[in-house]
Amino acid sequence: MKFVLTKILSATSYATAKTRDALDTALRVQNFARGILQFKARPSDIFVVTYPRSGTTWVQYILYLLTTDGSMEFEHITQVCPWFERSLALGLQTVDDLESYSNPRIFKSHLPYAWTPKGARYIYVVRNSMDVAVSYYNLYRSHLGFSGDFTEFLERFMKGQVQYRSWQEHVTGWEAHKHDNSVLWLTFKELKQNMNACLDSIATFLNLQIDADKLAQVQKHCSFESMKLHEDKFDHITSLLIEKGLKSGQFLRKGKIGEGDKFFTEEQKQRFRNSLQQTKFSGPSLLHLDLFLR
Ligand code: PPS
Repeated sequence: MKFVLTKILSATSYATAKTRDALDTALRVQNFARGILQFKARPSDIFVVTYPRSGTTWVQYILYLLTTDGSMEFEHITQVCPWFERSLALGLQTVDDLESYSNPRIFKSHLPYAWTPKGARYIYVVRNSMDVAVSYYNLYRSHLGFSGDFTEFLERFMKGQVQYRSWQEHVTGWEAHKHDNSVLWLTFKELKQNMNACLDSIATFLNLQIDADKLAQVQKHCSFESMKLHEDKFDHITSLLIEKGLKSGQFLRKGKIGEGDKFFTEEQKQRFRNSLQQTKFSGPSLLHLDLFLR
């Protein structure tokens, strides 16, 4: 009997988990579909589109630097440059929220060409597929709970059984439009080897007048080393924490004695002392014990 009940329990909790996942997915798809139907791209919009791990964040930040005073006030880059489909699918932002962003709006996206809203400007970044696979594998392990080895991941990657499906389909879908006037095609390798030329192409494509000082500033700030110094503002983990209302950097807070005395109001101190006195305890009074801990 116990065996049967255990079986039933595990089968029903598996089914519930499956159903919950399926419902979550359906809700996301519905949110996304509704958002895409409502969203009106502006000619000034800029979509940075890539297959994941191809240099999206790098170009998001470059665009942010080129089109603003470069202030680092934001907690995470998605606050100034939202991840288009994720924001809509998870209901983090509505189309009305996105409407309130001032021009030029900059969006991150990994959508295939067919699903990307039309009528905007697009910067597509492509990266060597083996480099993408290695970077994606590391993200799967560090951020997505994957515990397999690289061989296992590579099998999934080659079959397109990863988020955003097949690298090849994504790239070829966009490559067919690489000469469209609305598309600027960049490679990760060019960004790495000739940032100056890439900044020139971006500025020309977007019709931006950038003086030499600003270009030098952008080049300095978008280096790997400089971005690494501000990694929290680019790491996907930060946006997950913000979504859940959590904060990092607060675990080792101050490490001081006497913080309680400063933080409590007089009224809170009084109520707290009273509650300690009232607690029934057979040893020495809790209030007495607490004095030793100061
Ligand atoms: S994601 O998760 O899809 O948004 O990732 P994405 O931003 O597209 O790509 C992450 C990889 O880009 C590298 N990166 C950089 N390389 C050189 N210079 C700069 N400034 C820079 N910024 C981001 C980042 O390190 C990831 O590559 P790997 O190979 O994993 O280091």
